[in-house]
Amino acid sequence: MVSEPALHRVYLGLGSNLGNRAANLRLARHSLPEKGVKVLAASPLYQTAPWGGVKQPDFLNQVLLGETKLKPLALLDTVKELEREAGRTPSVFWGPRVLDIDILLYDELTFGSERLTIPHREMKKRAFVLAPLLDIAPGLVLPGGDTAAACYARLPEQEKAGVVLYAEVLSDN
Ligand code: PH2
Ligand code: MG
Ligand code: MG
Repeated sequence: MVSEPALHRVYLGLGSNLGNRAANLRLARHSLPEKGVKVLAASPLYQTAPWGGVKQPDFLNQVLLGETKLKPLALLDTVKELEREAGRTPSVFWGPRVLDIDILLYDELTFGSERLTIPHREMKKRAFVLAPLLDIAPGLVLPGGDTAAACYARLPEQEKAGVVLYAEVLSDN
């Protein structure tokens, strides 16, 4: 008997700071299911000050919980394809982008390869990831045992102040 591929729970971090930012995030939410990632939960949108030292427009950020049969590197290929379809072109490291989709967590997996590191390397340091993540997963425990809430609590007040609620996302949009 051939067994069905397992379903995996993945948290994805979405960001946009070029063009119609909310529409770019909506395109991602709407396109993921046809690419094999069912969206189970979507956080509100946050307007966030750029992180990482590059001077650029404010971002909109959001976190999604998805369910997929795709393996990590196939999921990476899929989200990269979606970024390209949204019109993303190469930019400087940590620079402005039409759409960024980062794999934050994949089940309880810890994974490292040249192209992909899970959990996402920077997620514990980023209020623009942790605030929306906590909205949809308040009790989340990260691989290694840290909670998302504890990571958020450790961030400097100034980082947290740069992450402001922008819009609730209704389940039908
Ligand atoms: N993404 C980056 C670099 N800096 N800053 C904010 N506020 N939001 C982002 O999504 C973001 C960033 C690289 O992916
Ligand atoms: Mg990113
Ligand atoms: Mg990225």
